[in-house]
Amino acid sequence: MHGPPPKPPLKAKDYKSDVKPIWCAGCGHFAVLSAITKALAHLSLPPEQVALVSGIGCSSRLPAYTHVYGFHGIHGRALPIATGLKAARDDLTVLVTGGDGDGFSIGGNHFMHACRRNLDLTYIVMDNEVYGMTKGQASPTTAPDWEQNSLTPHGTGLPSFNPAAIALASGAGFIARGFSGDPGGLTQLLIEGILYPGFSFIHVLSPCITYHPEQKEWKQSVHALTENTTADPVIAAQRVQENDRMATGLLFKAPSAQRQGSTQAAASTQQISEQFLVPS
Ligand SMILES: Cc1ncc(C[n+]2csc(CCOP(=O)(O)OP(=O)(O)O)c2C)c(N)n1
Ligand code: SF4
Ligand SMILES: [Mg+2]
Repeated sequence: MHGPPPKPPLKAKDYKSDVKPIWCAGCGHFAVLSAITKALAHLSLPPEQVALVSGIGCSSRLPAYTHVYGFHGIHGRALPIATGLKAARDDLTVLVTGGDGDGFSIGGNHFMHACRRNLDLTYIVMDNEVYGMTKGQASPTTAPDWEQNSLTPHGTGLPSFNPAAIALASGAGFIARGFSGDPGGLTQLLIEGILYPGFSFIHVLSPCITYHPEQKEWKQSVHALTENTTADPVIAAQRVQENDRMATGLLFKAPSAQRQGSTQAAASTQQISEQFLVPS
């Protein structure tokens, strides 16, 4: 008895749609799209078992460019939409994407509560410290002294939001920082984040070359974390406050057994990963 021939393994391109991105040439978000599709291919997740939910912004266009289920939602509301989806369809691997404006400004409240609810979601924020889509307004992560911006010519003067610190204080169990200029390192963080059985937050430095052209210099200032990942929130808190926010790597990972929240949701991702993970 011969069964049907085994399906060939999926490649990153199998997770991309036919829709051509309309991002500016050189936008960091291209590399994030590529890293997400590579991570999904590495995990061999069936496209029909993956959902990608976003808000509004250049970064939030990402679901249209993939070949998994997608929901291009409402500005700042990607996390509540994803929370509802995960609660109803625990069997799906749910990823959430968006920008710093979407996630930390209008969506900031949802960010904190998603960290503390600890549903098994992977939240990928492409941070360019600006509202790219609406032409360059300051966002919560904009540096206080960014004076090159014609909309805030004297800088905002406001201390910028520290996403990793807020995630930690709100109870996220997996906190990482990646860079679109290091797609290999970002892919690895995404794989680990998707496999983590609980809420994982991946902060991605992703330059907007049109409204924040100085960010082309990020290549020089981004560097790998020098310390090993910690599971101790006190040590992690000190690091995320003290470091220059350009350090990439896995900042904090709590043992999943210590995490409160949806253990059933957590178990399902574990099963998916055990079933489909291909050795690298
Ligand atoms: C309720 C609501 N308020 C405001 C807007 C306008 N708006 C669209 S995208 C955006 C900001 C996008 O910035 P960000 O999330 O950082 O994404 P980027 O474009 O930088 O990738 C804003 C304010 C909107 N669409 N809906
Ligand atoms: S405006 Fe900025 S964030 Fe938007 S596509 Fe262009 S470079 Fe990317
Ligand atoms: Mg932005």
